[in-house]
Amino acid sequence: MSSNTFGKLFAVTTFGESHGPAIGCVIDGCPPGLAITAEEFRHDLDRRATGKTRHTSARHEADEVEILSGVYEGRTTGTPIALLIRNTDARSKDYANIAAQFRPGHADYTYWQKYGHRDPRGGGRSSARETTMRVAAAVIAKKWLLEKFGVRVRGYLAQIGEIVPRGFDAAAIEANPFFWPDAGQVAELESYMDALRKSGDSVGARVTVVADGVPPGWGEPIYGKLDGELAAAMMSINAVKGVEIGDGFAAVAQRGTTHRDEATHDGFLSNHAGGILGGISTGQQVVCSVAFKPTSSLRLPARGLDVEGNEVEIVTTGRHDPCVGIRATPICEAMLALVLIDQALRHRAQCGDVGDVTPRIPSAVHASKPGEGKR
Ligand code: EPS
Repeated sequence: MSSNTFGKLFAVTTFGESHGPAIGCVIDGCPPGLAITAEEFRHDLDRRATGKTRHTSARHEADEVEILSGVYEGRTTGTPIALLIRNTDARSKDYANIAAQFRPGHADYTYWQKYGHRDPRGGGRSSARETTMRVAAAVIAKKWLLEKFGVRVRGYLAQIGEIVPRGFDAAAIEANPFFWPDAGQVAELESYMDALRKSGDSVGARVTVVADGVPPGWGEPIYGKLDGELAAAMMSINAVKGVEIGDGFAAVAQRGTTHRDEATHDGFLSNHAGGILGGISTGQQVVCSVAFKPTSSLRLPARGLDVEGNEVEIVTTGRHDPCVGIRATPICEAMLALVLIDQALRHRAQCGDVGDVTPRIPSAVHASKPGEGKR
């Protein structure tokens, strides 16, 4: 296994390189009967795409999905769904000068050490272009989760550099290019990003994603824990360096009397656990936060090595995102949805007959803002 496949029952295999003729995926195990058309991919693919604002890479890809198999008369057949997107705006000459060099902080070096041969154009397989197919596959996952269980997945940008949202308005998130939950700060972010782009440097970011409506019981202890699989899923996204579930690392400084989520007839009183206990969903909002490192492809010169071991000055030209986190909200949503559909199908397979053995504890302290209700 070379680990290009994600999921056990809803298994997504992606393929392709950033500057190859096309990228694509095969989804094996999708339940039959789900209505889906090529147009339905448009919204989420546009949310993720480059070239939509001056704050992201200027590469203009059409990102037109072709459905090659697994859908007949507009509905999934249960057979493998193959999706293809042709690359239409690769500019490989941008990479000619660094084809035999290792960008500091980039996977150039590790891919070379591992395989001894690589496609350097646009980062090849290590490019974030690959995340397009995760978002495409998750369009199907999101739709099934919503129709079948009322599960809704959403996310927002929770930090850029040192800037954090001052307020939270769910309606603001989709109305600005940053997925930022406070409309009052968008002008500040615009100037921050303009200055950053001018300087040639990059910055990190934090994305928070949540799922509402997940019933209790999804997740398989011990090695298939819902939080374990979420962590692996988020870590598989380019540039991710940290994942938190619920309070995450803040739990280190908490007391048990604070962290435990007490329950009454009215429901849970808090959600420090991020909706997961023992690797299994509690029925509360599932909350996951993801840290992105600053982009490593910079036009500012850096010291590095070439494939022969010579010290060289490395300058990366081309079209790069000064903050990869800006486009990452739909990608993190996609990975959350892919983990959830896979766990839902696995839960149904093994425990579908268990039913409601005890009254569900409502998510009483809810949460227009993900993670809210912490007392
Ligand atoms: C990327 C580098 C840039 C981005 C690309 C991700 O590629 P290029 O130099 O070919 O323009 O544009 O993002 C996409 C094309 C995409 O669809 O996300 C990288 O190094 O990860």
